[in-house]
Amino acid sequence: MSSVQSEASYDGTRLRQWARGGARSAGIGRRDLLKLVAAASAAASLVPAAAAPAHAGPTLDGVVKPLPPELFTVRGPNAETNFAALKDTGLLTPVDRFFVRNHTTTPLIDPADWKLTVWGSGLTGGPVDFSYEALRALPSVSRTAFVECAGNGRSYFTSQQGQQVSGTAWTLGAIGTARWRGVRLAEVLRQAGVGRNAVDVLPRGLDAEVDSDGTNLGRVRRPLPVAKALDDVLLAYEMNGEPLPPDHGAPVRLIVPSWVGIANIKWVGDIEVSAEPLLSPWNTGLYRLFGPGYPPGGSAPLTLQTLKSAFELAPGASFAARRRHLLTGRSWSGGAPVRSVEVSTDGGTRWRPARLRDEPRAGSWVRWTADWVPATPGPGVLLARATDRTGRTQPATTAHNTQGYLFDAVVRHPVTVV
Ligand SMILES: Nc1nc2c(c(=O)[nH]1)N[C@H]1C(S)=C(S)[C@@H](COP(=O)(O)O)O[C@H]1N2
Ligand SMILES: [Mo]
Repeated sequence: MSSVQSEASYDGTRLRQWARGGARSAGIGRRDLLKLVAAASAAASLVPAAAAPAHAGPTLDGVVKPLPPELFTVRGPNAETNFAALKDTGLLTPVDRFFVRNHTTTPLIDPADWKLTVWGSGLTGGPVDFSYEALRALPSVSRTAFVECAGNGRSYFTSQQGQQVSGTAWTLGAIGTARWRGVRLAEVLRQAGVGRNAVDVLPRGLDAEVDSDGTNLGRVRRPLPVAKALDDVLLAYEMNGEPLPPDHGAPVRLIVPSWVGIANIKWVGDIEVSAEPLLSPWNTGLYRLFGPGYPPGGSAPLTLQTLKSAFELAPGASFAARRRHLLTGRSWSGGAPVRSVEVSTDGGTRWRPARLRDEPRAGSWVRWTADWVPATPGPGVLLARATDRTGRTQPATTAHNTQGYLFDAVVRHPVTVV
């Protein structure tokens, strides 16, 4: 997609524009934004990911659906999918086991009381409202896409690389793939009269305002460059053939294929279309890479997700020696369809190809299998590594960033042979 390239360079100019005062902080004072950036650079001195509380339970305040411990691991206000629970599911993740990432709590919104307001200096006219019915009456499209948190895999910075990072200590389960149906954002923007001068599009959630260490960040919102907004973004009202469930953004959410999870704004209530670049906490202090290898204001805002692989196995799962076992797992990349997956059952010395069970597609994952006959009882390690069609292969380590985003290294999965 050519637009992705131009988006990256477009995003790269944001920080310089901001430093010059040429970009506007939407809904938060510049001083608070600067405080956030300063905190992000120092985030390694905050709570290490491994020390973040993780407790399993059937329900969680603020999440509507049940979270049985065999399907989810609760982490703060979020619920991580246990990868072992995906073993017998298809390409699509059933709603009952799709991870939940909430900055606050799931709001309950009646579609009859809901409307979407599109407004701002990048429109040729005034604000335009769309009721739920009006949105559903527009031409619909369906697409299969994963939603993955930018922090998925964060705990491995600590457990595999000995590094401190701040944020939710996810293992690999902050991802799910669903069939989304909705309206192209491009269609809604066109109907609202998007002007040729529009540069940024800022969708905002209807969930509560977010408090971060005493600073009110306002409601969850993250600017999208207009090129991406007009490309493949959906305003989705269905997930796997059912109306969108409350925890996943009912009545309407954004689906921004292949991009970091935060771009997929849930419970969207309004969209600002701006003729000037926009900033929010979610594209300044958050969702950039900070640390020794990066500029003081952080990297450009994160866009595409990275490359990962996971076994559909509980950590420490046990296998009978000298029997044939079928290992299963999934691999995905935000950069391109997966090309191949290799598996190692001897700690990474020898690698052999896994069999792909799906036609690799952009923005989705592939399921794979590999046989294994473990020889001798004792502890073992399974590894899987994917290569995508850009030729990128999962590396042995990921360069550190203070907030632990975009972990892409090969994960060591402990098992026991009995
Ligand atoms: N309004 C709103 N949108 C949101 C969030 C949120 O807290 N509020 N969380 C974001 C993050 S960080 C992620 S990873 C995805 C998670 O989507 P899910 O809960 O449907 O899995 O939603 C994104 N959209
Ligand atoms: Mo996220």
